[in-house]
Amino acid sequence: MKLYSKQFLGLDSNDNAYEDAAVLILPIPYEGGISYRIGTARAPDAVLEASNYLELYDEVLKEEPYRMGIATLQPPQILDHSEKMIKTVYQTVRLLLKINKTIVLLGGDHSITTGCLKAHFEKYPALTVIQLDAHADLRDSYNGSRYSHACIMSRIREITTNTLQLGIRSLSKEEAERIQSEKIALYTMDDYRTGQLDIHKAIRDIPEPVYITLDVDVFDWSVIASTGTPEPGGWTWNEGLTLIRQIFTLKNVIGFDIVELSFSPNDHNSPFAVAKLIYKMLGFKLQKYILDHHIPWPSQPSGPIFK
Ligand SMILES: [Mn+2]
Repeated sequence: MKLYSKQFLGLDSNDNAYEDAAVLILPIPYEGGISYRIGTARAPDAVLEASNYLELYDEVLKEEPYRMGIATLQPPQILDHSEKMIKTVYQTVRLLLKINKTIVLLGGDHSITTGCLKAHFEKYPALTVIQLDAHADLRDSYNGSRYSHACIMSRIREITTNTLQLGIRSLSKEEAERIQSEKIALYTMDDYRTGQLDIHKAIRDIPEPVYITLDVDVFDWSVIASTGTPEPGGWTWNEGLTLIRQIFTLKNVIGFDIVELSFSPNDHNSPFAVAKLIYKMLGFKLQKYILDHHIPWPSQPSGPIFK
């Protein structure tokens, strides 16, 4: 696997960076599954560039999580064909999971999740998928395609029905009926705002381990403005971070993807927020592991630590 010329946080890509990394960031600059605004293919580069300006010290954890080893891979050659893209992502992630790397998939539109999840599911058959998203994404097909980003939860539920959907504020009548008839665990933003969502209970009861698929449109526009299918009324930065931290604290999160950021030349805030979000999530994961296993914070990268 080749390292990318752009490294998350601007970290050194020395000869050992790949072997020493606990976490690999895999950029997938693909936007063949979108329906509205373009630009998601350029998002991974924008996030990696913005990440150069992040502090390596986490002011809440009071540690430097990057010391676990984070390397960024060169994006695989992706053809503009949905099924071939899914297969490429699947094969790449499967290879990396075999050597016990933790994967952060950086999109790209939401259709990239399928292949990544399939590889995780083979390794972790009891996996639960938590989707953080403004949209339910439960249509069977959209605009004639089963590989549209608008159908991702339908594809995921063909792999596992252990799912939990949070932050939702846009869905069709058919999707609402499906949620009822299949008893799908889904909480709307209104449930969250009106106190009908007991987040601790919702997270506590799901099987482990957990994979998170995070569509950046779950956040409010004031946090992340540039996204393919924007919806008003999302989480503030602190609301989102608090909830995500609860997930990482209560559950063993073995991987995640961040999708649907779109590149916009005048918006430097959104890619920076996504870069910080990724680093925060990795810090939460590392903290949970350290507390569970009674080990010290790592001082330098020494290969896969998440067993
Ligand atoms: Mn969405």
